[in-house]
Amino acid sequence: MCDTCGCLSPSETGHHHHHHDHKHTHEHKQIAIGESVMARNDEYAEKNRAHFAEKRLFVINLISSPGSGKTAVLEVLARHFGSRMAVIEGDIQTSRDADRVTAAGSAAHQIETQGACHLDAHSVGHALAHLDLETVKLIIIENVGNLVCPSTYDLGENEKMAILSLPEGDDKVLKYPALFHRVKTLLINKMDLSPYLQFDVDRAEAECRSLNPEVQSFRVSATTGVGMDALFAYLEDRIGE
Ligand SMILES: Nc1nc2c(ncn2[C@@H]2O[C@H](COP(=O)(O)OP(=O)(O)OP(=O)(O)O)[C@@H](O)[C@H]2O)c(=O)[nH]1
Ligand SMILES: [Mg+2]
Repeated sequence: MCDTCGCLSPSETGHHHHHHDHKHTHEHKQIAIGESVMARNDEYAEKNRAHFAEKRLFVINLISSPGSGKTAVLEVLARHFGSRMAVIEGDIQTSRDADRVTAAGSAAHQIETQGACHLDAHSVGHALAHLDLETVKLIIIENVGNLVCPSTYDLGENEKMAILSLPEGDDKVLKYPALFHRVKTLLINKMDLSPYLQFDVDRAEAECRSLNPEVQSFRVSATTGVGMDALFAYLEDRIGE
């Protein structure tokens, strides 16, 4: 069960879920289960963090709505970083995103969550074993497309990066503060569509800074490549050399 939205994975939905009137008891049980799920996740996250530090890897947890352009941005980054980058892909089903990243030049491993709306630290730990990290300096974990649940699960990453794309609207930052107050970097993607959409980029950036004064923002288009040099430079800086 997801601790944030309470959704069940397919393995859990088979359970007989009887209706009962003791709502109070039920809520207490849910909270207790939620806390232990989080505690377990945090243990695995710390293991991942130690592993990343030992291998001198810089790791980003990339979070945004479905379709905002996570994989499109990763394709651009794969063409720039090649074998210096590896990607862990999280989707409910299919390996489509991992296939796109591999075709663009970086190694990728797909996690299919089979219903879960977010990645957890345990499955990320397993995914690492599938990647050859010999030449890798940068790992980007593309989380399941969702602005809510992924933001509360620590994967052991160095930083969270969010994407907000122009067609989603410029009001989203304050509507989804759980994500936007935790991010180190914000990508405003699909800048090539600005002639057709009313999206106040200054407003979105200012609202993100109001939650999070340290946030660094990049205005980009994965399609045209606009703004990507600044993002490359930022990431080159993070991984050193
Ligand atoms: N015009 C324009 N389209 C873009 C841009 N970036 C991505 N797209 C398009 O947006 C659509 C979704 O892109 P994806 O990269 O699949 O988005 P995603 O965030 O990975 O989606 P999920 O993995 O399903 O959550 C695709 O049709 C892309 O071609 C951009 O900068 N400009
Ligand atoms: Mg994707």
